[in-house]
Amino acid sequence: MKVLFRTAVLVSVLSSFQAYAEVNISDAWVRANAPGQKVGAAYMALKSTQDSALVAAESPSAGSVEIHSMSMKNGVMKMRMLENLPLPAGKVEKLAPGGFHLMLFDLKKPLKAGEEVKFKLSFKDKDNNITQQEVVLPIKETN
Ligand SMILES: [Cu+2]
Repeated sequence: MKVLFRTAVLVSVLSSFQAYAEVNISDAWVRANAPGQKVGAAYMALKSTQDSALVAAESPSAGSVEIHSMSMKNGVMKMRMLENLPLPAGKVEKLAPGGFHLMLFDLKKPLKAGEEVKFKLSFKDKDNNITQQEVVLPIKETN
C-alpha cells in the first residue's frame, strides 16, 4: 500500500509540472577571468515553450548573481540590472558578450578555464508558476 501511495503522488506532481513553461538552455558558458577579479559573467541561449521570464539566478560559486543588460552610450559601456529577462514563447533569447549576461559578484574562487560553475535559474511563466533549473556551465576563455 505504501509503495502504491508514493507512486500516485509522484504521478500527480509530474502531471502538474507539464502545464508549466519549459525553458531550453543551450550554448551556456562562463567567461574565465583574471586572477583577483571579483566579478564574472555567464552567457547562454534561452528558449521557452510559453511566454515566460528569467526572474532569478544563484550560484554556490558567487555571493550573488544578477541579470544584466549591456549597452554602449557615447562610447561608454553601461550595464544595468534587470528585474527579469522576458522570454517570449518560441523565441531564442541570447545572453552573449556585449549584451545580456548573468553577472556574478563576490566570487568564491577564480573562474579558471576548464572548470565548471553551477547555477540555479528561476523562471516565471505568465500564470506566475515558478520553475527552477539547475545547470552546470563550463568555464572558457571565449566561446
Ligand atoms: Cu554586468
